[in-house]
Amino acid sequence: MISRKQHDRMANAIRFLSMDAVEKANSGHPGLPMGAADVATVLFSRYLKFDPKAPLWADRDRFVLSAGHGSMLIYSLLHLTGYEDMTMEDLKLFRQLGSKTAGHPEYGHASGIETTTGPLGQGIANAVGMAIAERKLAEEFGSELQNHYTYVLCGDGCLMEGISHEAIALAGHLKLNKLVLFWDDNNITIDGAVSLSDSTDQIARFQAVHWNTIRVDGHNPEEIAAAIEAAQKSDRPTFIAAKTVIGFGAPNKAGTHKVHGSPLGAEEIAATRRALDWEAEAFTVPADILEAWRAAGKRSVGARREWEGRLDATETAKKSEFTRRFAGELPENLDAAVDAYKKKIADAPPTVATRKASEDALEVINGTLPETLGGSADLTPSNNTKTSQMKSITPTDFSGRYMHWGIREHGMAAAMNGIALHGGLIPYSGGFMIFTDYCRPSIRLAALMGIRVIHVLTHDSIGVGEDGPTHEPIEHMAALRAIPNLLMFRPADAVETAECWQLALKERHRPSGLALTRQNLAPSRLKYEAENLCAKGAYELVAADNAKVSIFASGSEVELAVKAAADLNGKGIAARVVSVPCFELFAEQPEAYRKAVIGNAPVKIAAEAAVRQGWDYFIGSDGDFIGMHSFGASGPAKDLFKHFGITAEAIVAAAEKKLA
Ligand SMILES: Cc1ncc(C[n+]2csc(CCOP(=O)(O)OP(=O)(O)O)c2C)c(N)n1
Repeated sequence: MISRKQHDRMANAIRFLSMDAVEKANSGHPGLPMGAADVATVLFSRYLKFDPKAPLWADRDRFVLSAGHGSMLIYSLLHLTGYEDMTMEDLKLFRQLGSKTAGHPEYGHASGIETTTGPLGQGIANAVGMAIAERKLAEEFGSELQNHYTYVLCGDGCLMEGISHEAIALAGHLKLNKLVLFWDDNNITIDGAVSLSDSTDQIARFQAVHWNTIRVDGHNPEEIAAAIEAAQKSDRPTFIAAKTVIGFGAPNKAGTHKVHGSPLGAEEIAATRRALDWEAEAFTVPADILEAWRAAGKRSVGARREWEGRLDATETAKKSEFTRRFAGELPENLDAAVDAYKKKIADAPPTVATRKASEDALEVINGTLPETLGGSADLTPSNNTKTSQMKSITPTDFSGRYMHWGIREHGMAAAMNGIALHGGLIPYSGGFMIFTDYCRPSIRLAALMGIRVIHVLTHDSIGVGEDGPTHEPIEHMAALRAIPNLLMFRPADAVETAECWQLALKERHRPSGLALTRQNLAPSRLKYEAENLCAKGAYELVAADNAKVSIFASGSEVELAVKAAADLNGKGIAARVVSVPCFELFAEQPEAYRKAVIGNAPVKIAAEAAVRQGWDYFIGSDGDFIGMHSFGASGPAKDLFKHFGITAEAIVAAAEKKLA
């Protein structure tokens, strides 16, 4: 039992470490850690199931600090509870280059940081994904192995961001009852009072999306504890609105936006010391308080050992499957399955849209990998993401493997990040490529974190046709290629689609996107090759001795390039074709390979039904580009390709003009 006095002192340890670190860095956000310290103390000292000595324990409770600017809250907690890789030295290096204690919590910097947060609202949606993963894995492996809560702390900012609504509506719909969201209800944002810009009745809002809601005084430990206990028993996700004072304890600045994002200053810190009766010097935690915190960090050792015992006692096949999946390793038979599929289609190369080719590849993949969790943002029949193995997940039945995300691209992409971070599952989405604009922040965070999520992005060009320019990606390939650590694949036919899927799945630490067509494409790979040719990012598809023309193309334009090369060769102009399914993988190849693939034909032409940006890498600034120079238009796809001059004839004409 933790006395009120002890609780207060434990919470004050968070407050002072946060104040001290922000002061030393001369930058950061002391207000949130000071205001939310009581909530965090109750959660971490009495309820959160975690073991700092086993930070990756698969059944630990997850804690997400959605209000990432309050990063000193989590850094303090990790240090106090005994995570070995969060030392006092690390706290002193807050916000310094190369430190673990970055301005906002970054996944991978230190154990206990479950996700990267900072862009407000993302953490809530990540947590929804984690709760989905828990429920799914509990269904699959049983509650002996998966049975944990997901807690998330957010501020006013997170709740104002639209992504929060996508996420909470889905969580309410799915009845994710092991999800608990604390709202640091302090009425302050950067500009001042929340009332400057918002007057939402948050309780009513959460009730409207079927959450259990509880209001507490966020500085009253027993009220907070009672709310957590009620949340744990709820049949719905729980929203705990904790009324707090930002910068609690600072006599002159508490309750104002002055403590949100600036150091308190030596004088105010001294005044806070007096107000909270805190004798210890900066970056020092009184021994008895550190001991109490360390004891809190040991609370779940027994639970963890019992869990390990249950895992050990689990039947061998199930145990190794569970372990494999949490290690993020793929089953050994994936390559053989993809290879057999490649052989099969080589016998009669199909003319298909790559979205359909993706479905066919997924049929093989999903039959081999039980860990894939597919889904679509309400475009299942268009994205072709639901294969025969994929029964729908419903609020009452999580035995399926397919999420109907609803029309919520942003929430979907962020929740997928949460699923991947949770472990045990590989999420893939379905959506129209154009709407990566609606979820780009989450795709970027997946890339920043280095996690395996795969986005199926269909309707990848003016090939969309009749839906017109609002639905036709133009700049999206370039914009997505601009995100570091994201692999963007644009396969040209069924074989390349299977190869790109295989590559995406094997990327343990990178997200991928597959840009896929709506329209049918003629096969470009006509014979079986064991090697995954897409693995090098670009490869010579049609060779020519002493080529005068090199044509580089991706996806739907490979077919045009092959036809143009045949025409040119027929006219006695030696032309070769390079298929470019993935810029990023190509850039990683040795220089000799890149030079050989780019070649030295005097005429270089690139074809992609999108903007030129990026293609100069292949064709140089004096190369010719056959692609889009404006937004698209509404009409039959064939007419559009003609209208915008993206045809084999245009490639031939460009080559001839250059050679003339
Ligand atoms: C998407 C996004 N927009 C803007 C910001 C910049 N920002 C950081 S904190 C903040 C205000 C948040 O207010 P609140 O959540 O109430 O936090 P508190 O003031 O209580 O610390 C803003 C606008 C951000 N981090 N993310």
